[in-house]
Amino acid sequence: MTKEEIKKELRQRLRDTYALELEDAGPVELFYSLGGLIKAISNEKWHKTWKNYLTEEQKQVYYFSIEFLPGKLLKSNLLNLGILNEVRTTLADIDVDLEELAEVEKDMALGNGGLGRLASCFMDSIASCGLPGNGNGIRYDYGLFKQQFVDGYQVELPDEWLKRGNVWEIRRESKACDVKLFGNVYMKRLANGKLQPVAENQTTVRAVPYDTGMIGYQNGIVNTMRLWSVEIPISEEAKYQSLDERRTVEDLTAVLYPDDSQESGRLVRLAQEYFFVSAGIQSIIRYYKKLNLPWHSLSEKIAIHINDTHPAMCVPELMRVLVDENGLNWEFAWDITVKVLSYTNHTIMAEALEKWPIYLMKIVVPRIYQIIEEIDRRYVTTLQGIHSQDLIQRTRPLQNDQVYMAHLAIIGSHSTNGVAKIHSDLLKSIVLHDFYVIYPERFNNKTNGIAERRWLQLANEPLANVIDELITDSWRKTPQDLKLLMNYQNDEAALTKIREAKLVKKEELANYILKTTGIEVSSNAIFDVQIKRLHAYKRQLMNLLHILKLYFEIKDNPEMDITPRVFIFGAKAAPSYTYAKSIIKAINEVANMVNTDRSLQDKIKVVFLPNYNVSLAEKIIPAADVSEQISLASKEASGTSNMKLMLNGAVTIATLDGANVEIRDAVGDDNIYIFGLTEKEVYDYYEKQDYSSQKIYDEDENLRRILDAFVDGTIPNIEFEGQEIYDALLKFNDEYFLLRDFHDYVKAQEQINQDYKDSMLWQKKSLANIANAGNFSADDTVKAYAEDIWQIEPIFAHTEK
Ligand code: DL6
Repeated sequence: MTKEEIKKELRQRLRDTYALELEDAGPVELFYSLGGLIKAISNEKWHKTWKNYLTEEQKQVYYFSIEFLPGKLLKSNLLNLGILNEVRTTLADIDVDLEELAEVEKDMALGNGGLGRLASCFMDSIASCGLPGNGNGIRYDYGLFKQQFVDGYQVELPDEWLKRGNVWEIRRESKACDVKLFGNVYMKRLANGKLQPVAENQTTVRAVPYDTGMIGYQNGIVNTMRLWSVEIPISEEAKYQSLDERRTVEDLTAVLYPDDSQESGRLVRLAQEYFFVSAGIQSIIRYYKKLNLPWHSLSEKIAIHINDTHPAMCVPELMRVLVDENGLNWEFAWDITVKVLSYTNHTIMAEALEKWPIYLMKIVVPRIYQIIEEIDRRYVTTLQGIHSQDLIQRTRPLQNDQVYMAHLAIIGSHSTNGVAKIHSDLLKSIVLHDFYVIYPERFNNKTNGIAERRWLQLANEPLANVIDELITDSWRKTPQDLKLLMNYQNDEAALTKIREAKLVKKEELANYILKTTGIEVSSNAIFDVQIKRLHAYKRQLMNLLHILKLYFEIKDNPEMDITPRVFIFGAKAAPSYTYAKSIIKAINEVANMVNTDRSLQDKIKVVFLPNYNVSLAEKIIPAADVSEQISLASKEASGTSNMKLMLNGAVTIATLDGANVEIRDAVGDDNIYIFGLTEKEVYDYYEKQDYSSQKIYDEDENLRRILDAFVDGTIPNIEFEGQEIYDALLKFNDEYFLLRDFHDYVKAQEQINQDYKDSMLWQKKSLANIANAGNFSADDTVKAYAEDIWQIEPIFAHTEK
């Protein structure tokens, strides 16, 4: 589009919708008008893409995920449509800053962390690689809570992201379907001898899809992310006489994480899982039936991916639709189900491997529970005589009055993958070893990846422009081309340009920090960043222990030679996770103590930026010098902030955990700071059970002083939280081995302090990280899923450029 055409379109939209002239419009009206224009452009491509899939009978994948974290879409849609610069300059002509319009958009935060963001990176990459793939999830009325700090405590506020409406979505009334919950189901024998389920007293809810176009990167492809919202069916309206009664239904898709400390909350969560699974499967089967193909071809046209266990009810639901609704026999339906479904495991943390009490399943999804019982029965029968009783008992879906969702997902699908090499190996050797014995051919690895377009092209234009200058812009389509940067390892001018680009982003972040927290930081300091969910295994607390160590050292020796450092945190704690919240409080109190102590002469500063989300990540990541990836080895499945930070030139300090191992392999030992226990050493401790944090404390005077600071009043206002942390580390023997790794961590930090002083040395390391980040492109990851698991192919029938 030319500038004149863009202006004309905007003028028209502003008049039609707001009765305003272009020159009089404010950022909100301009944002919505621009959004409308983008939608009009992309809708045409969307329609064409969809028609093409249909007429070509292209095999499609449906990515079922209870979380999606797209963040903001304005700039990424403009970039992918290839009109970002035109729109930016057109707006500049009328004195409007595109960034100001981008601020109007609310983050779409329908997820919690890595899992949801990965799903959104995949949506971008699937479309950008021309792959036929769709998202399937829930349109929560409220996204992940907005985090504020009050007296250093996390306070959770509702995220009303839909308040002004969502410009990107289309409500598709005609694609709605009914989902049935609760009631009783019994089996009735028909005249032909077959058994048929008969349901009584069920609650029928309407699932209404809201579709958002997932625009591919300058290739004319627009795929669909379909999010389901609950409504009361018109035919059922009379049943709900009061607002409270209506709310019991409408609350089903209200919030991302219903409070699961109460049974009522757990019930809603289970109903949510079934709701989006059932609606998604029904709509896929409805589409398939339009193709008029035999059932045995279903797996040639459809792949369904179970992203973590939340959508594991895909297994019994697909069986229900095939057997109950379409009359297929069990064996045939089972064969199809296993071929169609695949599953990704995203965690080895036992508490995150979902299990649902059987009594709750019987209440919420009685027919689904019956089908799971049958799956369990047949599983046990089939394996008799092939595997030991013990193995069968340990792997069956029904155990201890619970449904093991991971077992269901593995048994009912043809592929189970982990998300980094070490994680996939751990699944095979320990966490899911029993299943590996039974189905070795089902296990594989797909290391996570990130969408470079969002995390470099959009988030860090100064660096992207320098890279263009050095190696041309081919990396924008082919991230592997970033490797060409390695030719500049000894080019001082190039390294200086990259450093200057970093400085621009550091200054922007310093301004943001000042504006939002009132804390002044210098862009000459090392920006040391830890951004991720707050969880004990991720060890934000170890970072804090190191900060306290520096604090005491500078207090003891004010002349100490240290490169000034700003420690930057971004993290939300799950509302019911009190220990994580105590760590937040402690970090905030230490921050306050450090930042207001003038005797430290600004040698260290601590900043905890509230409300970490995708948009905040886009501000922090380009400004980072050091990337903290310090989880206890074996606990982080992959991590993806590690990839985003390296792509932006941060150098990583890391344990050999998750994808850190592959990052180390890619950049080489000289360009990363590895420390701490290996995964094997961690398991050795588990085996020998001889870890004693008390012993380390007793023998290390410095550590004693640091830990005592939590309980002796040195850190103010943390009487309760300080004790809780102190006890976790000593009385409860330090579950995540912080004290064991601390010494090594400090040594690695001292090396960073030393190396950063040599600017060219540091820039070289930074360059090696950017150059090798192409290894972690989500484009390559989804291509591997497409080839190995989904068996789908790209469609380029109407490729543009
Ligand atoms: O695979 C995406 C992401 C990984 O990078 C993280 O390492 C992993 O913790 C996260 N997993 C989850 C699942 N729940 N838990 N815990 O969010 O997935």
